[in-house]
Amino acid sequence: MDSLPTAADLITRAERLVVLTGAGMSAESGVPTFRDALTGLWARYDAEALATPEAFERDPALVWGWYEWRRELVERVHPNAGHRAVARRDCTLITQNVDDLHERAGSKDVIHLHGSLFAPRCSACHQPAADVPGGTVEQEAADGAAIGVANRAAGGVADGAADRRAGEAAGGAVGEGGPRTPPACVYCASPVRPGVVWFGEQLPVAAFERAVEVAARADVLITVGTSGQVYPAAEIPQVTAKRGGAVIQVNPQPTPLDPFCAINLRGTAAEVLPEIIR
Ligand code: BV8
Ligand code: ZN
Repeated sequence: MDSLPTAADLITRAERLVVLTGAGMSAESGVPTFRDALTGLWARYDAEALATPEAFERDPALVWGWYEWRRELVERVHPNAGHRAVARRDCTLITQNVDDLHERAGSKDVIHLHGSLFAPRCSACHQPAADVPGGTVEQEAADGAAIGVANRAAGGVADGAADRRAGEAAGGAVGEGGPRTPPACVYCASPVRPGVVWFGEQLPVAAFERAVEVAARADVLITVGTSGQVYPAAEIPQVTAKRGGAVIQVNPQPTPLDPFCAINLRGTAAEVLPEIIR
């Protein structure tokens, strides 16, 4: 991949570096992407059909169970060499992912365009459910934090393959998942919902505005592990390119973002990022 040194040089010299990540960033940690065949119970459902307000309205237990399965999976895996490479560099990180692997790798300034698995809230009064006194969500979050700490201690694995093996082993521990009745809000008794942005829902305005603003001022933007098909997130790399910034893509496959990229590195996050972010 001859363009690796060119990319590494552009990134080293960048004064305002932005990184945009998608589900492929967490793949080598063992977290399935949207386009992977979802395993077990979820193989029968299309992620885009489950990730909607209508699906939650129609079957809250199925949707809540899917997100709890994903949250428990994330708690059992750990950041990969790609997350750790990004965390080493002073940059603004914009993620479409709802996991906390960037934060657990040490990244500080993370803009979550699509929310988080760790911020459940009431579907009616929007109160954060983590405040539920003694609620299962609070308790599990605490357990998750403990697992996260254990992972961090174990997280010293150096390369993508080891990360993937660890992720697959952890993933197996979570099993198939299944429908679960969402907890009731302690303030208004309505069902608690995942704190993510579903299809058809507006992105958090401040987060999206800040993402566009930093992308417009970036001299280099690295886009990693996103199929570039979901809007308005897919606009972010285009903003940088249109303002004369250099976009570097890391993805084993071509994507609709290819034409906006100065360099396309056909490789995976855990293999390529440690090579280009020194
Ligand atoms: C909105 C959170 C309006 C939930 C997510 C028709 C045309 C255009 C747009 C639309 C349309 N119909 C509807 C829309 C709008 C819609 C949209 O864009 N739909 C798409 C499908 C066409 N967008 C919305 O609905 C957005 N909201 O528009 O609101 C509005 C405005 C005002 C007021 C009210 C309403 C909301 C979109 C957010 C949805 N939520 N996630 C959850 O996680 O469950 S989206 C979710 O899928 C992800 O967050 C991500 O954004 C998206 C795609 O996933 P990717 O991250 O790209 O991952 P994917 O699996 O697709 O691909 C993985 C990639 O990684 C692949 O390229 C693969 O090659 C690569 N890869 C694999 N392994 C590796 C790797 N790369 C590196 N290393 C590896 N190891
Ligand atoms: Zn409520």
